[in-house]
Amino acid sequence: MKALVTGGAGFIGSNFVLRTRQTRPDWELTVIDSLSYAGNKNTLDPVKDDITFVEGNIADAELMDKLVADNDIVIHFAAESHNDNSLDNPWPFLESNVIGTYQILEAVRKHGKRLHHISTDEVYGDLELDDPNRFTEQTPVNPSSPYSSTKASADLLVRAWIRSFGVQATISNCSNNYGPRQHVEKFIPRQITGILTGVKPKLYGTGENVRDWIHVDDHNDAVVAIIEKGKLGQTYLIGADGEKNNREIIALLLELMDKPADWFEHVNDRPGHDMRYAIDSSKLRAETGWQPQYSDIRAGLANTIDWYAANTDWWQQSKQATEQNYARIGR
Ligand code: NAD
Ligand code: TDX
Repeated sequence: MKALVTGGAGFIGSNFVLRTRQTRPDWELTVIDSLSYAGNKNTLDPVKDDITFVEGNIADAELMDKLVADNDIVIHFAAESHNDNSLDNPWPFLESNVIGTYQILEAVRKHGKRLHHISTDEVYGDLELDDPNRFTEQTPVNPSSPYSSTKASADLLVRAWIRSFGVQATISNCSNNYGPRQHVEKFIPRQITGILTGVKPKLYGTGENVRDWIHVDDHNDAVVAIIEKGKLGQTYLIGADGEKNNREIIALLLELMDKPADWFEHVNDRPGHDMRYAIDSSKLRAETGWQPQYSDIRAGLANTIDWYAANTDWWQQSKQATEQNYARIGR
């Protein structure tokens, strides 16, 4: 199978490419990535001779037409992905997430190709801390931020192209990922790389906000399971029953990195900060047999800490730029 992986130089996409080379060596992979601040071509060095890399923008209709024509399936990870950036400057989120997805849909429609669209649980908005319900495939979209509203828009475009044009697509909405190769702007790597450089973890607001954590390899295995066993036209929620509040995550990191439990600081809260995400992934598990392999977040975090400690060259430069940006927006 010839697969076009969009956003393959980013966090989840690069882990997907590295892992899929091992688990599906017969797949021929082409990566397209614009190498935005979040993309790092060096991440793909271990497989650079086994894949094709194209630097380009998914919003470029001509380029997408050509690349889609040459492949059997598009596995669509590319997006602007950080909520804080979307509050600062929403436009790139509209270009990449909405227009980029539109151009991919038009190309797969024209050439009759398969699409798997990667999305987030944030499209469903947030839950109260004591809500007994979790998100399911039937939960109505209700996004809060510019980021999540552009992801919800992309999901709705995919659903419309399935229904109106018969495009052969599946959609997955996953919870918060952690693991190696995540940009240092995100919560967990920001704190790990902070602690490694002598800076206290920074907690937004009270830190009661809950995220449903999943290891990136479990997410990517679920994507492969949906591609191979999922039903066309369907949406699947991906989650690993990993609810933890941000305070609990910081406590675990401090413990694993031998720092006192109170060695963190509160910073300004994120405007519109979603309180809780929680995923019911029973449909995915029943239809594909997928199950998460990382059931112990402590072990997963310990591996992630080891990776950042061993790969300072990978993150040092972007750390500096990221913290300058956070200082400017006061978080
Ligand atoms: P990321 O920001 O680390 O990587 C995104 C990649 O896409 C980068 O390499 C970037 O250069 C590339 N890109 C952005 N705009 C592009 C464009 N117009 N053309 C070509 N390439 C472009 O993000 P991530 O965390 O790896 O997220 C990947 C996908 O997974 C996104 O669609 C995101 O919404 C989704 N998702 C992420 C999480 C999470 O916790 N990180 C959870 C659920 C879903
Ligand atoms: O320094 C911080 N301190 C802090 O308390 C940062 C960067 C974040 N936080 C909080 C905000 C959130 O409650 O941690 C939580 C996680 O924050 P992010 O890593 O920014 O993730 P989130 O906003 O939950 O979105 C993530 O999961 C869903 C990804 O960035 C999205 O791409 C994905 O769709």
